[in-house]
Amino acid sequence: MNINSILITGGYGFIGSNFIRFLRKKLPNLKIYNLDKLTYAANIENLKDFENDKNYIFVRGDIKDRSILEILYPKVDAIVHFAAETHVDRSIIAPGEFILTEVYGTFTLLETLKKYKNIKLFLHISTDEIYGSIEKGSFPENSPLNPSSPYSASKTGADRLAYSYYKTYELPVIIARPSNNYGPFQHVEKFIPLFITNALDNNPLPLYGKGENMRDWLYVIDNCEALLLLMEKGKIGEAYNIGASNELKNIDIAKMIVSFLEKDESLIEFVEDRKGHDLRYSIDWTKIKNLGWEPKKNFEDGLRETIEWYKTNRQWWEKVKRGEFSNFYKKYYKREIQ
Ligand code: NAD
Ligand code: TDX
Repeated sequence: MNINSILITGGYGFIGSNFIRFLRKKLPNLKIYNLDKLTYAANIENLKDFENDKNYIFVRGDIKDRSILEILYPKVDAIVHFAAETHVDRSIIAPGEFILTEVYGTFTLLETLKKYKNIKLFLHISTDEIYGSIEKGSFPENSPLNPSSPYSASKTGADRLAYSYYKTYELPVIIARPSNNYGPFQHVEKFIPLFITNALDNNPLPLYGKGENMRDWLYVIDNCEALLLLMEKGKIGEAYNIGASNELKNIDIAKMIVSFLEKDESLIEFVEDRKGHDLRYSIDWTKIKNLGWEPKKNFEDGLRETIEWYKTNRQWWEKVKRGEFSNFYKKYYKREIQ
């Protein structure tokens, strides 16, 4: 597919900003539009080095605002849609914004797309959480969807809406369903960055329940490679799981983090479990493997590099912790903000 210009939604978030940087390296002449509302989860420092890039255009705006889409759509050949509310704990406390952004936001993007035949691809970023928890085995793409948090339920709505616009209106939709990403620029509300940054400051690491829950950890750059491959070789109308087969219990990751940082395991504090906490996510990613993709990063190396990144970018995360985030989670690092 010949793409000269692209619209990224949510490009100041964790995966979106890594993807923009990755695209710039792979496709130096690509014109990149980044439409981001700049919610609490965004960080404009994530793309500081793009300030003088003439082929990078940031537009502050909401995906629910059709008038902005009408200006941007005629200019681009493809869309990669990351924008979402993404933190499961927040969706349990305040689900409304998740429904609006995931469902109504994705609907607005798709509805506008009907008019613009110049756009050859709408790559929708879904998640492995839409399948729900599985005790044994792994979900292939055609498994029933059984989301269990307001976050994953609203992401399921978005995923199926995207599919329905392919099926009903023949729009060029591809759906990616990655597993848990980790790496640089991830917001400190998420498990791995929260534990690394708390441990660096000798603050407690709040492990939910017994720490037995398992996730499949995918290095963010491996995910970016998979997404680019889907742009090039994915089949319109199809959904693709992107996993890493790095399934680990939270407790084991917590122990790795304290050990790599040479801290004491007594920092790990078992706290009240997340409501409706999914025990295990596991996806079968044979379909994308058959297209020619495989994750490259070994988890231990990826975790060590991520720890190094948070160590050397203390200013980046201290600012975030002092901001709005601190009101939400202050009980976990009282000592730091006093
Ligand atoms: P993030 O929370 O770090 O960033 C989300 C970005 O979207 C922010 O920059 C925010 O400002 C923007 N945004 C939110 N609402 C918006 C709106 N209405 N209009 C425009 N911009 C808006 O998210 P992330 O972790 O980078 O996740 C990106 C995507 O990947 C999401 O769709 C998420 O569901 C999906 N995903 C994430 C993971 C993961 O482990 N992080 C795994 C699988 C799938
Ligand atoms: O303080 C914590 N303590 C803890 O034990 C936090 C924040 C998390 N956890 C546990 C809950 C999960 O079992 O760690 C695991 C990972 O938690 P999160 O980082 O919140 O990720 P998760 O809920 O698995 O969802 C993530 O992966 C899929 C992303 O946030 C989603 O956006 C993505 O779709």
